[in-house]
Amino acid sequence: MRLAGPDGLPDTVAGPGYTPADHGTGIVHLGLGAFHKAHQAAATDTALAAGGDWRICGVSLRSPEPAAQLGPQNGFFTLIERSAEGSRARVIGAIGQALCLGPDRAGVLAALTAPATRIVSLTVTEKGYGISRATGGVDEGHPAIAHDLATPEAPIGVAGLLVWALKARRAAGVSPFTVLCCDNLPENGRLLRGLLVDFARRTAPEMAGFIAGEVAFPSTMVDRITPAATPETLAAAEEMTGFRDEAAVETEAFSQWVIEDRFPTGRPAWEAAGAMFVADVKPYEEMKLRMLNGAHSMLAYAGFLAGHRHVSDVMQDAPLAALVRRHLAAAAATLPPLEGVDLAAYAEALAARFANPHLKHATYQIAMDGTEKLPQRLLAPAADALAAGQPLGPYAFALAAWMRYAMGTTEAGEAYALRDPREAEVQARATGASDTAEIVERLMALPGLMPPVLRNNAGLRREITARLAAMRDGGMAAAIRAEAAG
Ligand code: CS2
Repeated sequence: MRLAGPDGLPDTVAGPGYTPADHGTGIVHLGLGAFHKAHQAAATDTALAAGGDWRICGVSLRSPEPAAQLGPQNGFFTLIERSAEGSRARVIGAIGQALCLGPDRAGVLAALTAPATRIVSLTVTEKGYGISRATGGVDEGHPAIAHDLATPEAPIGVAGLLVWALKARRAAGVSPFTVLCCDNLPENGRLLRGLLVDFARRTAPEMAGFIAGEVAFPSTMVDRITPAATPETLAAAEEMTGFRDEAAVETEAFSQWVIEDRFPTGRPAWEAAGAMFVADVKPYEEMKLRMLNGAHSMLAYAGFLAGHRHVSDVMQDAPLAALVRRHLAAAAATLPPLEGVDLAAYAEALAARFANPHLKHATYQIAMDGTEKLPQRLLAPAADALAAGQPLGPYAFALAAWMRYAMGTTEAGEAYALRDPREAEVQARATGASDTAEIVERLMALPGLMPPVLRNNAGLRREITARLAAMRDGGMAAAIRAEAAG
């Protein structure tokens, strides 16, 4: 039987600690993917037990799948939490409504303008926003931005929808919602604010000052390793709950959320789910982006090419696991001390989380969207390392692995899709020359990717070239062994 609510669950599966129907909607969430369900929806589910009208109207901007899966289940889904010690399932009731912008446009716009909606949160991935990293404003070449600049009255993208909704609310005398970015971007609230202000300047100038002055954009650090769901996920959920669940998700037991406490119109009691409220999220964000995500990207490129399908397989490869630890230490060395946080212990905990044998997190999944991820994960810490006179080897290795990956063929000669918004451009540069130094040169010159201090650094270029040459000549496994041997 299909899951449709908390009734009939076995004793081993926890349901919501509240009566979902007794709680109204207070949040619209854009980006109804696995990460949202495992992280913010799970935390909100815990917070709802403390009270409040904070159920979520989940919206996917493009894919009809999330709404098609959750709709027939009244928004309920199974969350399987897996740690080295074992797995448990819980059924989440926080999502009251699941919509897809295309077919449910009227419903989405109504939810965004409803006075009861006090928070709009987002997980649309790094590439979903259309932010120009060079200017901090809109990227005019981004498809949704281009569409919405041309027709701001019929928006399809994040900037267009939010500016449209904030304008409609203001005209109706309704307070603005708080905008809560939950993507892995540096100072994500500030970044999203800059995007909306610039978009407003171009389409609704009277809104620019209002957004800058009256709308809250707290930054957040979000962390929970959540692989894309597979048919095995659904089978496991059915076995654990007794119900068929097309929307089941599996994740790790660990979860972290650090949030700036600026919610003028209120918020759920997320602290009940362990969320930490701070005045400035930046040091936590930098720690997580550079250590967890930086090491993730490195191990994804190197691991995928060395034949490791999952992150846990990477951690079984002793030389590559040693490079993961080396990377974590190098990234930690670029961070200022953070009160109450032991970076060495954090690095150890990350290595243990990566090694979790019960989580099937594909290296190919993490490898996607490299051009969107490298700046905050690898390039910003590399620039800081350079300025501090620290070794660049770990970054050179990670960047060489990305460049090798950008070539788009495995060592056995099989082609794969890079799955990057700049895929064609990246692959053309990676394969347009046979000389390794020239490939490195071309990829380092990719417009807007590397900060000039790195792009113009001959030492870094040499270090990357030597490593990419080793990867091309002797294969990734040998290059990993050589690198780990120092
Ligand atoms: C990963 C992240 O896919 C990726 O790029 O590095 O999704 C990572 O699993 C999460 O940020 C963990 O919180």
